[in-house]
Amino acid sequence: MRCCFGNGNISPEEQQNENEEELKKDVVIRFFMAGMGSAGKSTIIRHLIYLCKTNPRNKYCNEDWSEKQNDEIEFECDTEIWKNKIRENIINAFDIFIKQVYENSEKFQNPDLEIFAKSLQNLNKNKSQISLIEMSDLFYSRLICLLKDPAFKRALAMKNRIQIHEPERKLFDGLKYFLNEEKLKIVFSKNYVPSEADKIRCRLPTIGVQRHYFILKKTKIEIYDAGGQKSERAELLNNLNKWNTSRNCTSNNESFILFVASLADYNVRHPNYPHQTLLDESAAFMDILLNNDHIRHCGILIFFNKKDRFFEKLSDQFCRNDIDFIKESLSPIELKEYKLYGRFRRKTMYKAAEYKFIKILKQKYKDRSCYSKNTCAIDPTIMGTFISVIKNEIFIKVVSEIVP
Ligand SMILES: Nc1nc2c(ncn2[C@@H]2O[C@H](COP(=O)(O)OP(=O)(O)OP(=O)(O)O)[C@@H](O)[C@H]2O)c(=O)[nH]1
Ligand SMILES: [Mg+2]
Repeated sequence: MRCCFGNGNISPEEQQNENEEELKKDVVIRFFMAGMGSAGKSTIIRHLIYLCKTNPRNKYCNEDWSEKQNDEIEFECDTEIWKNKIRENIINAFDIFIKQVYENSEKFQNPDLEIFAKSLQNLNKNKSQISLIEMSDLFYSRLICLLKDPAFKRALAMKNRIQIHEPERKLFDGLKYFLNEEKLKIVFSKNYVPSEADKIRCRLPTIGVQRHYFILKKTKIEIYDAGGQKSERAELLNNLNKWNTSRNCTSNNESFILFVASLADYNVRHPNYPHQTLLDESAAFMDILLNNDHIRHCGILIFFNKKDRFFEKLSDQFCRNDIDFIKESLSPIELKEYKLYGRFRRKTMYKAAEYKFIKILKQKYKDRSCYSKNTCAIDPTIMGTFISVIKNEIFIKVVSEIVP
């Protein structure tokens, strides 16, 4: 039992703070983080680890809450794998644009470039070769020639709405950061060592469930990061069950489902049901996740992520008609303003995309406590968002439940 009365020597305010500090020691806030592949879940983790590396008040821990040493904090994989993965991401994106060039029935400006484009496509097919080839200045300079080719540029202009006959292929959303001469030169240089910012933009799908332990502002946070690719989602209920039964009975646990949805998927067609998008699939996935008796006690937190890409797409004339995928909550005037002139209010568009989720929550889970935030996981402010959610919303709930 915890005492929550003042002792006469300190002010009620100080006593309150002391109680909260005391409480924090015992409380473990647990998250089961899920969402579709590429929603941005691991990007949040990478940022939180970065926060711990750069601010000694926060700690990235082992399962027993002892702080990890610097040499133990190699998240997901070592530098060599990151390097190859980043190069692989970029070559894969070039391959998609090359395909788009052909899909547009266009040709490259000169035959040498045509040959180079073919060799890049072969490299993309045989990804294991990427780690073996010695990067040369010639390779880099040909990449730059491709970037400057008029047909390639026209394909690049379609980056928000790629139209190739491989519906499951997607550009990774960290691409913009890498797609310039200066960055490509660094990435394809012989001695390239990926920076933290490079890793945060890299697409590296999570396999299985990764468990992470943080102490942020003296609060213990445990996060299970569940892989969201189709093959991984098959294991979802199993993993959820494991998470649920692994609760530590010696501490106060407060458990949350942290669902991450990518707003940028609002116009990405579902590979099997082209009248739907990956955002529809994400909402349906959230429903499957929540429709589970074992997690009825958990709060629900939703991060509507990739808001930067969402507005980039909405502002792209080429994506104008894709508004039809999220028009359900828009008024006829709002729809007309957007379709004719591209004018919109950010708030209205957030509401339009989120409507798919809110509808399900209102219909089926209205008795559950739910918070949502619009986020951009590649922006360092995600760390502040995460901490303020814990501090202002979740922790207040924990405190008020334990100290009535
Ligand atoms: N532009 C932009 N890119 C983002 C954002 N969040 C994540 N990304 C990028 O999206 C890609 C996928 O992010 P991940 O964090 O690996 O996605 P995930 O949800 O962990 O995916 P799985 O592990 O397959 O379930 C990476 O290239 C990230 O850099 C965002 O808010 N904006
Ligand atoms: Mg991941």
